[in-house]
Amino acid sequence: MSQADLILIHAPNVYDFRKLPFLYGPISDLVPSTPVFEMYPIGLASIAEYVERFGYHARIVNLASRMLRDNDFDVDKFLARLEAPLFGIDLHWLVHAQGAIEIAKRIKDYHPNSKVVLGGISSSYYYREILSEHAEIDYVIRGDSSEEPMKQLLEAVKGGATPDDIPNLVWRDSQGNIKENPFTYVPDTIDDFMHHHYTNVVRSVLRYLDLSSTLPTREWMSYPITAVITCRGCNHNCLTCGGSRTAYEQFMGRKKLAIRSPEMLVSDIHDISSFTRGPIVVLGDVRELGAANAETFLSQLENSKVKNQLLFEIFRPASKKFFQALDRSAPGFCMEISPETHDEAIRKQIGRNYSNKELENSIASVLSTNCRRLDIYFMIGLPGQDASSVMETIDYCAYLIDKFPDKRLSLFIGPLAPFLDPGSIAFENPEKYGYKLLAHSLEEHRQALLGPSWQFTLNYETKWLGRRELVNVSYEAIRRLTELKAKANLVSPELAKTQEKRIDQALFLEEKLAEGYNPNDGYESIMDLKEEIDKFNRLEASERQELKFRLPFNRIRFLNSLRQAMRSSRG
Ligand code: B12
Ligand code: SF4
Repeated sequence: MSQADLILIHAPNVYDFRKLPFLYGPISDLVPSTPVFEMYPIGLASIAEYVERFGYHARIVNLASRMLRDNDFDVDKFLARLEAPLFGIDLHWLVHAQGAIEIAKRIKDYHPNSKVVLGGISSSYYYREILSEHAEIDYVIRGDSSEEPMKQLLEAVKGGATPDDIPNLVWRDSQGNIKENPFTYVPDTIDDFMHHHYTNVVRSVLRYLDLSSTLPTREWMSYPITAVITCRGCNHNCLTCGGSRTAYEQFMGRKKLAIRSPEMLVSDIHDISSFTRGPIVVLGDVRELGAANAETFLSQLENSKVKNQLLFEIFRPASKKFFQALDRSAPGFCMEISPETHDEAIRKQIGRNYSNKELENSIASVLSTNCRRLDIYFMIGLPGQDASSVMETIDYCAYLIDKFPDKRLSLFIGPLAPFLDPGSIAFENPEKYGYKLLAHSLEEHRQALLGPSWQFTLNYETKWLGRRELVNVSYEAIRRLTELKAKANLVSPELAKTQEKRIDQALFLEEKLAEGYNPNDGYESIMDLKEEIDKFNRLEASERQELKFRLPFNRIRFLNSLRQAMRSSRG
């Protein structure tokens, strides 16, 4: 087995979630992860692939997924056995604030001579606090393009050089002073990265004889969903998004969207289809690539004849012509759009300025094609949104179901949770938009994550909905929407029944926790609820089933993957 130069670790949201009484709410029901957020950032794969081009060996270890898959998996024993001069941990999503830092501490304990580097959006935001409060962390690489700085850092660490010249790096000198190198590396073009990064992950499975640590999610072998990233940054300014244009400008150093070329996107899709028949999500509205690029992408996709289920998202309504083009390029495509609310004024305020009429025209257009499914997402926790506004959104869902009696229409609602994103316009100006922040610093978020349910973890409340109300209204809205879907035969009676049971149980347990939990006493007063909570956590939300596609039997192309891995491991 090869010795790694760099080990990239993805931590669970909280260490050790397996031992603590956590009631999982609907905070990750609409993404492929569990509430432990075991999916690692795609960037780990692109960093690994990039440094390998320069002769280094990199290994990805999804600790979160290993812990989820095996209750007896011994984290300490596993970490102690790893060896590398440099360990990277993603603190990209803030939901990992507790877990990422705890894992960094353990790594430093077991490997005092190795260095630890953090990166990702949340590290870029909290880099000062990370370095001043956490001696176990040696470096932070800021920004959305860490491949080149990481390669330079590996060179420095392995060569024992001082890293003064590495762009975007924040580090501690021998006197313990924090040094911020200039944040100058923000490439406009990103086609240099993400070259066959997925097949490189497949290759590393063979190199380290460790499939388990590389899987992106707990269920990946049975539901191998993957994603293709179209860009870095964003042109839009959604109020609550920490990846908006303004947030990128202020905290990620990016002034301009960097797009990937159509050729690279098709090459990714090709690579993925060589090892799996699972669904592929194309992340980002392809129209953001510019009309000419979007057209080239779609025509190349059409020629590629890839058979995987493709899923596209649009940030705003689109024309019938656009959907017809998708239909030609990706027959049986799936589409998603997030109007977030029925209320046009609120929608405008959160940065999505389109009317219900435009939305409905788009729905009609998508459904006039051979699309396989259209997912529409609504959100709870928006400015100006009170409990009755949330229920009016559900009424609007009833109206849509009535207007478009089509089984391909899937409607979802969920809370903005657990965090209002740091760096978002709303987080930076909470009062202006009617938000009250309940956590500001990284440490406050780390503590919030230790709350036994999302009613304690939410980092905000609004002028219109307090924290408990947000929780109760969310469950009520999900309950009503499920009832509507069941009535229209959009979900099966069995799924609806489980959902109903799940919500009743959640409300009961939330109440018990509200009465019994006192952060100052630790978990002692609620430990007797753990068994019941664990039982509840095993009930699957109906949304997770609704979002899954039925897949072919040979969803993983084992032989192809092996062939590919053998071929590339010779290189
Ligand atoms: C794509 C995306 C997703 C995909 C992720 C696919 C994947 N596996 O990466 C999906 C849809 C699954 C997703 C889910 C979620 N997302 Co999201 N997502 C995005 C989005 C739109 C683009 C990010 C992106 O892919 N960038 C490009 C790729 C190549 O870069 P990357 O993976 O980020 O990696 C680069 C850098 O971040 C950095 N880096 C990353 N890790 C590391 C580690 C080290 C050691 C170093 C040095 C560097 C480094 O270097 C990498 C390469 O150069 C952003 C919005 C935006 N405009 O940025 C939101 C965003 C990142 N997501 C966000 C959130 C909140 C979530 C969820 C928590 C939502 C939820 N409650 O379910 C979940 C978490 C899922 C999980 N972990 O299980 C917030 C994060 C805010 C914050 N500070 O926490 C953002 C900013 C906006 C938003 N609200 O959607 N998301
Ligand atoms: S939520 Fe809005 S601002 Fe954030 S990435 Fe999506 S389109 Fe861009």
